[in-house]
Amino acid sequence: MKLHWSPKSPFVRKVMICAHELGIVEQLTLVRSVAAMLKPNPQIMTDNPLSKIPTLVLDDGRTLFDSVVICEYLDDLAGGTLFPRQGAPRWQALRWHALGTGLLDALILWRNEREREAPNPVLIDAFALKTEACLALLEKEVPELDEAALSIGHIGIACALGYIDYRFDTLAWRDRAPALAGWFATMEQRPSMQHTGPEEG
Ligand SMILES: N[C@@H](CCC(=O)N[C@@H](CS)C(=O)NCC(=O)O)C(=O)O
Repeated sequence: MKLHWSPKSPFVRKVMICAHELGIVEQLTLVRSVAAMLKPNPQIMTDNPLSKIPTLVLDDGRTLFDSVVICEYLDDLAGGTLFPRQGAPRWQALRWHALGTGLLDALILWRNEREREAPNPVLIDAFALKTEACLALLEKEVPELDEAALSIGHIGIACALGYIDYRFDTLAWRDRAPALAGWFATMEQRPSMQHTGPEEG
């Protein structure tokens, strides 16, 4: 399977963490692909008209996107349990994943905005407010995160926190979310996290 990949993309990282956790990383052939919102990449567009990474190309030529679809495909392929099949554990995992991915979406828009010549302060304030609210909610849910088996929810949240450390290190979020910081420190010990940081390219 071919994966359009970049070491710096937090969405690609989510897929790579899943592949490591599932023990199937060697089944992926990584193709370094540059995806930039303002410069659609024809090589990626051959496989995904949205020109986004991650994009997975199966051995029979079928393509899969976006990241959560690829993650669920890999989980299914490997017979994993990263996507609980039913009941409360499933909805909690998908909810946590939505929170992590939604936070990532806001952070990426925030980064795009702050790099403009004249960033819109209203937008910047809104992204900062949403980020703090996500961190506050997650801080309260650490006991449940600790108790639940590792899922796509944990992985989505870890990717968002890793992206904050990578692109927003001045946020100093650990001061305001000490329990979440402890949870993330444990997550970061996992080989799947250690092999997939933005510096691992
Ligand atoms: N919802 C998508 C988001 C993927 C995404 O936005 N990836 C970024 C790289 S981190 C990208 O490809 N950006 C290029 C673009 O927006 O055109 C997913 O989960 O896969």
